[in-house]
Amino acid sequence: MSDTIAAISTALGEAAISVLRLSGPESEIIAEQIFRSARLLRLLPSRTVNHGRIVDEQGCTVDEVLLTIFRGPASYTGEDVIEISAHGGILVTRRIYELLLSNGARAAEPGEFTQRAFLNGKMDLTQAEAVMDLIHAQSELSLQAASQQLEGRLGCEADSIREDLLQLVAHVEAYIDFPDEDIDPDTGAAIKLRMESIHTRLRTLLDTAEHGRILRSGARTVICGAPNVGKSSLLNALSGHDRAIVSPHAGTTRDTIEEVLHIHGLPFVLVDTAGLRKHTSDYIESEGIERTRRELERADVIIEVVDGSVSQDESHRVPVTPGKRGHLVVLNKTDAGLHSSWIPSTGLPLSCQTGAGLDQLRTAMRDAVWNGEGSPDSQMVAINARHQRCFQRAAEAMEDAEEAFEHDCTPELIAFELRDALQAVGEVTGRVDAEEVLGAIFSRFCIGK
Ligand SMILES: Nc1nc2c(ncn2[C@@H]2O[C@H](COP(=O)(O)OP(=O)(O)OP(=O)(O)O)[C@@H](O)[C@H]2O)c(=O)[nH]1
Ligand SMILES: [Mg+2]
Repeated sequence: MSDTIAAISTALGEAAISVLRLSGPESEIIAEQIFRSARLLRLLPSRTVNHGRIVDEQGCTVDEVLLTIFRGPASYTGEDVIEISAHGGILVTRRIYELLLSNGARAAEPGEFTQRAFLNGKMDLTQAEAVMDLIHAQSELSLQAASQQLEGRLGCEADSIREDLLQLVAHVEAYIDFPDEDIDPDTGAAIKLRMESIHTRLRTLLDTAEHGRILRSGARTVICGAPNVGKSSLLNALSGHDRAIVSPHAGTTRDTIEEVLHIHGLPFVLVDTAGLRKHTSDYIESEGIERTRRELERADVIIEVVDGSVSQDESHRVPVTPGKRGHLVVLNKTDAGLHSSWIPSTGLPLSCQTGAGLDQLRTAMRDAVWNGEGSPDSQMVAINARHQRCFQRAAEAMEDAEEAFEHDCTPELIAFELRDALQAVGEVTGRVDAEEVLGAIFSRFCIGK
């Protein structure tokens, strides 16, 4: 981290302003070469915005800019940081960037600013990941979860579990150092309770993994049913535009069609499929049906559409196994009347033509994946796949430790398992070093962040 990095931090395009960033020990020296203002840069106070000009090698003005100095450690990365707000033209921004590089800065790697912030103790790993989630958030609840993780909610919980584990390890290891002392029953019971409590806390965090996955990737919601019942019409009605072809011919949709949309603040990946029927001689249709089946296997929610305007027998239902998080039955075409054979069925009456029942369906979709949790004032934690792997390892180690304890194994063995759990929990926030983990996380960032 001895070098100074530079990046264009805003998306390159025509805009009101663009922002370039420098971070590292040479930030001021590099900026001083190309920045002209009423006062010398080194005399400008930290955390102030200063008006001036960027000049090229010949002293010609490239742009009029605002420059902000954040002297370390009171900066995003913890190092000396300089931010230049220039006019947002592609050419002018590139020109300033080139000047930064030709004056000694190195082009930053993706996520390198945030990586430095982490390495300088400005944030833990979960917070660094939250920066990325925040930038990518597409729905209200995803954004909320990301900002709460950025505040350190998950990091605090992981650190607190780690602290408990540390004390527990210390306690158990005390018995290793004094082998003549047996663990007396009172202490034994207390240790057991503490192990169980840590295990429960790990399980509680692990339970949020499903929500985390849905917030980050969307709930995969597959619309299925017999041909011609209005599946594509439903996709179009929910997404609000003519995404899929609708026609009175059975077998219109041959391939799967995806559309991302947000319902009650949650991301959904809606998948329209080829109508399911038992016998078809058409090769393309049977391939479509095969794809439908594959989609059904990986669905979070399944929306089964039937034609509610005809009898149950005529609108033959296709047997589907429920999705991981629910199975909703929609009785479509109720504008043409709901056939008496459907009452009292559990399906949701709806009409893609008039839009009746769509709101109820949206609520049912939300409830299927969220069960009303995650209201704005609730404490929301939703772990990602990396956290899940770490906590899973920790939980397994705790199980082994508890078992070792039950079977009166040596304190060494118990301590060994506890240390394993400690290592895994430490990896969540980056308290223990794991080079390959850092590489994997920060390479997913955008440049300049
Ligand atoms: N009356 C009425 N007709 C509808 C409704 N929804 C869809 N339809 C009609 O039903 C026919 C089939 O609609 P699609 O959306 O193409 O049905 P699909 O299930 O996607 O059909 P396939 O792709 O062939 O499996 C079209 O003629 C639609 O206009 C509705 O709510 N009411
Ligand atoms: Mg269709």
